[in-house]
Amino acid sequence: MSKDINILLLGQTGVGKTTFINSFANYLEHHSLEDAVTGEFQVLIPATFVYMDSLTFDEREINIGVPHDTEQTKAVGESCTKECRSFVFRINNRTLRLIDTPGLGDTQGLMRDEKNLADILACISQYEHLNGICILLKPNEDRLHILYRYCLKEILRHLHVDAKENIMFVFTNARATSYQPGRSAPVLRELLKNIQGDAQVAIPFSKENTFLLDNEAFRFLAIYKNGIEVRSEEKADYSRSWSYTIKEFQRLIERIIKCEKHRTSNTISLNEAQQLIRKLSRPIGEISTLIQKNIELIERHKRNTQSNNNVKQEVLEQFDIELIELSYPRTVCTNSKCTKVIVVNGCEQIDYATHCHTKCYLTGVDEDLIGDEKLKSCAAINKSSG
Ligand SMILES: Nc1nc2c(ncn2[C@@H]2O[C@H](COP(=O)(O)OP(=O)(O)O)[C@@H](O)[C@H]2O)c(=O)[nH]1
Ligand SMILES: [Mg+2]
Repeated sequence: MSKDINILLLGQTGVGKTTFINSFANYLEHHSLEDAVTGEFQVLIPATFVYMDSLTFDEREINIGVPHDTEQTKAVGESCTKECRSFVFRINNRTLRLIDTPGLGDTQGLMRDEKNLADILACISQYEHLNGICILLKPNEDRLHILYRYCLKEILRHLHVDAKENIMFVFTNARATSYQPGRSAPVLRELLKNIQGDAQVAIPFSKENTFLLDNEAFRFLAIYKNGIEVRSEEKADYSRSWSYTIKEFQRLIERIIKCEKHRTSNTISLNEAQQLIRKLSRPIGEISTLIQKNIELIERHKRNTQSNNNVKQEVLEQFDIELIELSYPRTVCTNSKCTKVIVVNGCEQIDYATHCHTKCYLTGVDEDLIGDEKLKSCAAINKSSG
């Protein structure tokens, strides 16, 4: 039985996933902020941020760590984590793995999100199980649609519904709201209600699976280690943040350990099988109609020959389907007003007569799928009205 504790971190770019991991490394190493100030600063993932002096409003760029290929620290305002990376910590003979993911709702747009989503799924499937799926968000966030679309809906669609028990909501930047989920709570509740309506999955959102923390103490350490003096009142705030956050981290890990492991490898391959079955359903339907038609022809032929022994053997009639593939994908409308039923050799076929986008090279769209959400990005769709 594997002792590994695997925790996936998900959330919109800039919410603080990378800082969460860097902070965690410091919380493990030092008991208090005062210890951390004199001790060795832990930087697992390099980062760059801008610090503004609270009195003079002067800005300074703070760089920490040695840049790795997957973190582009130089481009301020760009999402940094380009691919999934996991960070392993040894705690009491157990291995705790935090899996950092590229930000969804990326500054580089929807296509990048699709790729990131595929990367995240590929990454999850490497691990036999997940113990926790942490969804990071900020308090007072009115717009949680990216989080909803990718973190909750898409990722969950690829996992077994039982994964809902492993979901933890982690609010970062929570000092400003006195460690309360703020306006994000009703928005999140509404989104979870939508999921329950659409997918019949009730994801819990309660005090037990909600954690409120602030990793500003890590930012303070980075500033301090860069030789910048911070006023003592501010330092006291950071120190309180540290103590509060470390308790929330502890509660989070304890909760995750108690959860049943969520086995990933099976569910992800199951999902691929489901997709294949869905894709095969139309050709299978057409083939069975064809077989049925040919059986009828054989029966008729048999009756004809039996009822009239004198009739000389006719040629047995058979139907076949010839598939002619388009050399490009096409977006069509399935509304009955836009389709025609055509009869070929007595077989009814749907002709998608309305070509919304004759040659549509939108990537990541499944063939033959009606109502694929990704089609919203097709050139045929009016972007403003949807
Ligand atoms: N004050 C404060 N800043 C944070 C917190 N978490 C992250 N940040 C800052 O927010 C920015 C984005 O964080 P990052 O960890 O790169 O986000 P990611 O895109 O989710 O990995 C950085 O400048 C962090 O220093 C937090 O809890 N409190
Ligand atoms: Mg990151």
